[in-house]
Amino acid sequence: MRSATALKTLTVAAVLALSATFVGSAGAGGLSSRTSIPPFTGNAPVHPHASVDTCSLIDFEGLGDFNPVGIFAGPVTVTFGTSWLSLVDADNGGSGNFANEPSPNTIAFFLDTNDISISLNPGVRFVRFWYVASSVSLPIVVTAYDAANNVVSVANGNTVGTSFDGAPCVGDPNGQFCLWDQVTLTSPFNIIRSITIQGTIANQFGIDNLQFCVEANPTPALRSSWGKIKILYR
Ligand SMILES: [Ca+2]
Ligand SMILES: [Ca+2]
Ligand SMILES: [Ca+2]
Repeated sequence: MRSATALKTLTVAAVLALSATFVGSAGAGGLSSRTSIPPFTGNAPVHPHASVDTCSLIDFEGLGDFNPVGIFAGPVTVTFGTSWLSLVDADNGGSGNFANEPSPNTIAFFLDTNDISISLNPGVRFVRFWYVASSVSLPIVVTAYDAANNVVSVANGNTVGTSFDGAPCVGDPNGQFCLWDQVTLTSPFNIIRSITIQGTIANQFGIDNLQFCVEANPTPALRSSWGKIKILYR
């Protein structure tokens, strides 16, 4: 009995101590300056959770030297225009005059600009790639289009990437195309279906690490659920 009483006393003391901690101090230095608990009625509130992107990366590794880049099939099929070729660093047995590529040792480039488009199906909301360019192949203008060829987003690139143009970089151990930068295209929705690159000169421009992201919970669904929530709380 004695121990039970002691336990009870201790519990009451603990509750009082906790009350003092959470309520007593809330006004001065607490997490909130409000100390009274709001009244809750009805069901718990429902909120649309933040969307989470699903991203993929194409690093061009394994394509070999001087082969068509072609098509990457998957949840999003990425089709490279027919001018795109793979290129392996000469330091690793290929014919590429480059260094410091984001993912060794293969990149993509072209020897003509007949078709250097990149298409994505279904659409995505984010595209980013690294590029290396000599000064004659700059500036670049990268444009994202939707399925109806409306412009969704435009990005510019003007980073000189070649040591012979004065870029502050060295080979790995060889390679004059040695300083990389990135361009990013975004949309609020999964509507980017193709991108074009303008301003480039054949054999003076390469890309690596093409990343693209799809919004996992597309906005139309969020809009729909938000509509239901508003109805619920009217
Ligand atoms: Ca190299
Ligand atoms: Ca390299
Ligand atoms: Ca690579």
